[in-house]
Amino acid sequence: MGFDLRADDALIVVDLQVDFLPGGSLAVNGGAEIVAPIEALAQRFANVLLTQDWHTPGHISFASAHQGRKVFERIELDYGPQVLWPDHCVMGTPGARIVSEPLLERAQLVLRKGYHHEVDSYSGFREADRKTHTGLAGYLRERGLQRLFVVGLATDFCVNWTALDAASNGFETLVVEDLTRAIDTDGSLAQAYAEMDSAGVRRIGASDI
Ligand code: VGL
Ligand code: ZN
Repeated sequence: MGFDLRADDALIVVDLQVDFLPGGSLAVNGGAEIVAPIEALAQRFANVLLTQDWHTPGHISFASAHQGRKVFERIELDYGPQVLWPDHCVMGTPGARIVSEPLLERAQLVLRKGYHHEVDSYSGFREADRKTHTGLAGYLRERGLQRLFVVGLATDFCVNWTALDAASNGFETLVVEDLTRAIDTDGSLAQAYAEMDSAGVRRIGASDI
């Protein structure tokens, strides 16, 4: 394929955080493998943005906040279905840290999400109530950034939701599949790929760039 990277492209690196890597509380298989290639890719982008999962202690998405519920169970909240997770990425804790100093150095924006106690936010654009916006779409528009390459963790949750919202906001959206890793609970990865495909999110490989 071969993309000519342009000044209006952005690399969005989703949730490369301690808790999502091996040893973390919500470790994603293979997550550590993608860090160095993402750092290398980021050197080629004029615009690098990071998202950071950033939850309150006892956040509503944590199984520990719901009496008698288990991790990976699905429940119904006011705003819709919610998977219950192990406690992870609690604001200000070591588990919430972004794992890459080079990426932090390169990043123009670190967008935190999931900080409202009663609402989860997989997406970097819009919280799980589907009403509360993070400001990312406005940021991208004001900066004239139009084409978004999305990488990071996890393919089937935060990468997927971020990419779907990017597309629905009118951005040309590409997910660099081999620079993501999935949680894959209960068919979530296959579903994520189907959703990306029907939303017009392109799936590419790092070697295509
Ligand atoms: C994520 C589950 C819960 C993710 C965040 O980054 O994909 N997944 N919080
Ligand atoms: Zn989370």
